[in-house]
Amino acid sequence: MVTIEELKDPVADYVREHRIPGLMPVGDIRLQPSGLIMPKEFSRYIDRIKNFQVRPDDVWVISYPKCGTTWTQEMVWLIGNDLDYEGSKNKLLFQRFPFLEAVGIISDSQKSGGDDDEWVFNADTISYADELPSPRCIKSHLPVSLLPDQIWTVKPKIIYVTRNVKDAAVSYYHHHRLWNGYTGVFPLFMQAFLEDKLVYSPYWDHVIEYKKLESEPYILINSYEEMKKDLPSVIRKTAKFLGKSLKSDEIDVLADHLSFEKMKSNSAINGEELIKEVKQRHGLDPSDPTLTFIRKGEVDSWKVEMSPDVARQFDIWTKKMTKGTILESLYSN
Ligand code: PPS
Repeated sequence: MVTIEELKDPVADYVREHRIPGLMPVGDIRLQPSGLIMPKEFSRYIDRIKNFQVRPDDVWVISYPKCGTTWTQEMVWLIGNDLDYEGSKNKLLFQRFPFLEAVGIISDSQKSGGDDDEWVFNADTISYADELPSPRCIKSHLPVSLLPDQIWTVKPKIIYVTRNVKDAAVSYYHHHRLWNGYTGVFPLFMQAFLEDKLVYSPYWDHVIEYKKLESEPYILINSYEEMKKDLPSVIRKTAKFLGKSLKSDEIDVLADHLSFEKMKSNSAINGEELIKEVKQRHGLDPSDPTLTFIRKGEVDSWKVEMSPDVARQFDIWTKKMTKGTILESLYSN
């Protein structure tokens, strides 16, 4: 049973008040018992998501936002579709690999704004995913407790991706500047992250709840950092998990397709048309290189943007939140 409370709080209010209206909403409600922060729009879709029909041959890619979801989606789709590069080029990732709960995190005014529906922006993404032919690929950022109930009986393959929390937070800040029209300052956004007041927070509960499932045969956990360090190994491991075997030259070609430069210039993935329109309509700087979807793609880029003080706050918070959990040994020093 999910209950909903209004998110009334100075930091959440600050984020809500410092944004361009008409873009994506930020956190307005807290769901219990999970503590999940969502825009109020989401409350209308909880039951439909919980009752969503899961199929055994689905493949789900799940993460906290900005942890490498899109990168993983493209990898998984190509492995699952026998390296159909033509198919991947000719159909937007949003269509091939729908974002289940997107309908619940986009404001109603945006939906009726007549956006190009190629991006499945106006669509009811739950129905869209429901009607896709098998085998389906589905993206979600939902925490364990909000996933469809059938996930736990049908047990489709799930790939969860993690990323260094400081890099994820910095990436989420830039995401908010673009998609949510966030105009507030960086330190207060970071405070909102640390206080778990942003959409899809609480961050550590998200990661820990999936980590606890890692020994299940239908769950694979990859990390952004592993992908950056040795993408061919991650491709091999993921292919094996999906019951596919790839030759080494196929792995090399796929790793090249998934390189940051190639993904950044791939119009089936980078959202450039939609972003151009969003920037125009909402007066965002068209030449700002940080207002892109495939943005920087680096490990430890937080070191450039985060002050030592904010970085220290993240370390203290991480140690506190992971104490006594499955992740304690990683962060106890
Ligand atoms: S979202 O909006 O939650 O689905 O975002 P998500 O896809 O999870 O994360 C976006 C970040 O992933 C980076 N990215 C990549 N990095 C390296 N190589 C490749 N190919 C790649 N594709 C996407 C993207 O740039 C975002 O990270 P930042 O740090 O903002 O650059």
